[in-house]
Amino acid sequence: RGLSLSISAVAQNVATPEAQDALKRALAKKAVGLVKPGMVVGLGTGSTASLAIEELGRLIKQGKLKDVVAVGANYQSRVLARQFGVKTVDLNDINVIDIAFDGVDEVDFNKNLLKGGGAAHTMQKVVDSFAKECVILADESKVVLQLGSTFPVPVEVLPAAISPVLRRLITLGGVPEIRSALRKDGPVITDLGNMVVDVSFPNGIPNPADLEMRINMIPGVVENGIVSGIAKSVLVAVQDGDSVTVL
Ligand code: ABF
Repeated sequence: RGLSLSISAVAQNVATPEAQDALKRALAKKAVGLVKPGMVVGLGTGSTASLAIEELGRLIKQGKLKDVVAVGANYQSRVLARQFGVKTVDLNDINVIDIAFDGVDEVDFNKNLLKGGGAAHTMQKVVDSFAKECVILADESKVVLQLGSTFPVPVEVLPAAISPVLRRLITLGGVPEIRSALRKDGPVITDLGNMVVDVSFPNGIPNPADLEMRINMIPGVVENGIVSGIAKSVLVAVQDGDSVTVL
């Protein structure tokens, strides 16, 4: 089933930073409410997932979630987990992730996601896809009618293959741009040592699953930020007058 949200909610999704923060906190609380004692929890990245990690730590400290351990998708989530008192384990040392929480840059009504604004989508996809239940946390600004409406598609690329990959992305109808590091000369380098190319698709992305597969078929591409078929549930937080509702 797709997202049960009215189309009219899509156009209205502009909030002040404070209001958006309240939406993210409500999402974090709701998500962590799904965790049960003894679970292995996958931790995503970004400001919304970080609030969920903080909330998880709070409940663990209160003794409400005994024997919960977490798998962080990358450095940021592992560091935050330690900071908030959430015990982490290595992905390679566990057999199952019970539930994973992650943020998103865009989500459509069929639960297709666009991730990778933080250049961390490759390991997020690994963790999210191994979870029995992947819960995506989206404030209302993230809901779009079609992926690619507000963000380009991030593609993680082996640095040694950057030129041929750029040419192949153009043949798919994309307009690629190597992501450069803020406050530094040179490209963004991911946790995994690769480059990120942001690819806009001026003709839209009518079939996200197909484009996800085509991009990943290009030799030299490590992973792209389109995520189809992985999100089990998408929590959407909307401003409802003075209060926040999580759908
Ligand atoms: C990660 O953080 C990314 O995949 C996505 O780019 C971003 C969303 O961040 P935020 O929750 O800060 O909006 O989940």
